[in-house]
Order: sequence, then structure tokens, then C-alpha cells
Amino acid sequence: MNYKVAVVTGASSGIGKAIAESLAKQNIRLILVARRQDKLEQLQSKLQTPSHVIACDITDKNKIKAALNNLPAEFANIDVLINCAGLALGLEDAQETDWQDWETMLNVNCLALSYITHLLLPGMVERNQGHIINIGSTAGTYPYKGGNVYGATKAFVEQFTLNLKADLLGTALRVTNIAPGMVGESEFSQVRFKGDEEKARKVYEGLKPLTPSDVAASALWVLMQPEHVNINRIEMMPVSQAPSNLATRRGTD
Ligand code: 8X3
Repeated sequence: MNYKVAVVTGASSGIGKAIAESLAKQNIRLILVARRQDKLEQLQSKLQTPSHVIACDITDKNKIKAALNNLPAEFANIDVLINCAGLALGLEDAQETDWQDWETMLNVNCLALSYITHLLLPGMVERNQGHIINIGSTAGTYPYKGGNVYGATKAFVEQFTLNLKADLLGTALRVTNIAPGMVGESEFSQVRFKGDEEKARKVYEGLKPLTPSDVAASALWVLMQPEHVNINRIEMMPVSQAPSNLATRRGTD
């Protein structure tokens, strides 16, 4: 692989961490971004590749801009951006949700992802080398009850990815949306249910979800394609999940 420096957001756990671990084996220098410094340093100590930690809330535009504009020289020429930081909050019907939850999802999943992309794109275009992988979700394509704004943010990720591809036509840059369904072994459901372990556990009860490593394997495959090949999107889900959620309500006639 030709890439030399990758930024991974959401690198402290789950899919982001698995992608960082997998890229470290490819000899790529890594910039690890997430809020929890201790987790990032723990990860850093285990990686076999040089890495740089940015412990920062990615919705803090000033901090993220300052951190990415003042990188040590060996990390400055970023050519891979893995936009993995994202979250779902709540599974209530729209009319019962907290506005704050919606705002947080929009801020992290849409605005922060766009902002970091906007910061890094000019350098990638100037060097004519780069690959942006956005981690979307099947929730961006298939609606489900309680998915409301979370699913909408992931639909944004899908369309943003395709629109970036349109703008980057004529450059060597590549853009991909990886949209996984249910992923276990991560903090996704604990975060969604705000620490309610019982609710989080029930999501994966009796089935075998994808793992963060499954998604990382797809990200690696995407990056390793020949230079003329762009994978626009990958949609993946566990064998025990299916997109068949059309709802009916009887007894109303
Ligand atoms: C995660 C997929 O189905 O839990 O983005 O919303 S789902």
C-alpha cells in the first residue's frame, strides 16, 4: 500500500480501534483521534507503528483545527482519513426523544465528520494522493423504529461520500462509505442506551453480530485495491440480520 499517514477518528474503541490496529500492521503512521487520552495512549503503546495522539472532542472545531495544523513533520502529509467517530443516542420514537441527543448526533456524525474532511481535503488534493473512508451504517439506508435522526445522519454520510467522489473526479483521491449493520464488541449500544448494560446486551442476544475486526478487514481491503479502483460503498451485516423492516399497523380501518 502506498499510503503513509492515516488519521483515524473514534480510535479509542470499537471499529476505530480495530482499524487503527489493522493499519498499524501495514506500516502506516497513525494519528489517533478520540476524547479519551488514556485509552488512546494504551492503544498507542501496543501499536507497532509510529503514532500521534490527539485527545480532543472532534466537535471542538478550534482544537481539532489547531491539532491537525500543527502536526510533527512525519505526520503532516496525511493521505488516509478514516471518519469513524460517531454515535447513536436513544431508540425512542421521534416525538419522545431529547433534542440534545439529536443535536449531539448531528454535531458528531455530520458536522464534525464534514469539518475534519474539509480541513484535510486541500492537502490531499494538492499532493494528489488520498483516501477517505467514512463509516456509515445500514441505518442510513433502511429505516427502523427509533432510528430517526441516527439513521438520517448516516444517510448524510452516504450521500456526502458520493458527492465528494463527484467533486474529486479528475484527482487520484478515493472515497468510500462502509455501512455496517449490527456490530458487537464495541461501546455502540452502551452509548446508545446511556450505560444501561441490560438494554445494550439484549440488542445482540441470541445472535452473532459483526465484530469491529470484520469492519476493519473491509476497510483494509478497500485501501488495498489497485490505485484505479474506487469502492464507493460497502454494505455489510451479520448473517443473522436482514433488511426487512417494513412495518404495518392493523386494526385502524
Ligand atoms: C449500527 C447499525 O442497526 O444498530 O449503525 O442501527 S444499527
